Amino acid sequence: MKKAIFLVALIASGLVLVHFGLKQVAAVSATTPAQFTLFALFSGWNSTLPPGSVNPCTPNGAGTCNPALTEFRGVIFFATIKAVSGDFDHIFALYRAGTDPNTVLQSDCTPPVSNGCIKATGCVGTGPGCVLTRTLSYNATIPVEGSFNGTGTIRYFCTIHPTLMHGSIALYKDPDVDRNHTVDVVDLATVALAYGSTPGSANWNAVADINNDGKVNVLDLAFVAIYYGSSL
Ligand SMILES: [Cu+2]
Repeated sequence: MKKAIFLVALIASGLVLVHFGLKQVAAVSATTPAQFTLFALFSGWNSTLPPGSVNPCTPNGAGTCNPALTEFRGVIFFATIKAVSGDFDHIFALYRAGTDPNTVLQSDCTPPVSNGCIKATGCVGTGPGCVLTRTLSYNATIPVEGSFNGTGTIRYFCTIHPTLMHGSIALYKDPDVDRNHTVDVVDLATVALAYGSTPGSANWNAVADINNDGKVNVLDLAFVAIYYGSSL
């Protein structure tokens, strides 16, 4: 019976992947999703417009314009921020969800941090005090267990040019459910065994509710399938 559920779940997750075209964002490598690189351009992070362009890149949230990123609660992610020759100096910073780009200031991230700033790098570029590459690591603690109000969200900005250079990071529970650093068949099976459950169900397992919506369904299974084989 359990094997049957698992097989059905596997097939269902494959169908969802095909049907809805769920995919990882371009800035995240398939094998090491917790490491990503952002190129700092005035027109938008990872913009493909020429360096120095003052036109905003479009569409926002695409891999080549302020990409929407996906990371995991409890898995430290590493961002590599690269200056682009011919563009301006920039500062990468993480902020709490809901931060208005029009209010973001460099001083937010100077201790004691304020206005929702979580963490920032120094500047990338060729100006005084700037370097060509910076890195930033962060260990997310959201979504909060038991909240069931969906994924967690944080935002990223350039604190010098926040209205053009900003994007979001969706935070899911760790698809490496058993934390053995590989998303493998055990993780898929764990979600499959909780399939169809809600809090209170006999087979409910909170860690299997990857998108934190209070039900373990095909979306959770598909999410694990997307990252299958990844090192976390
Ligand atoms: Cu900037």
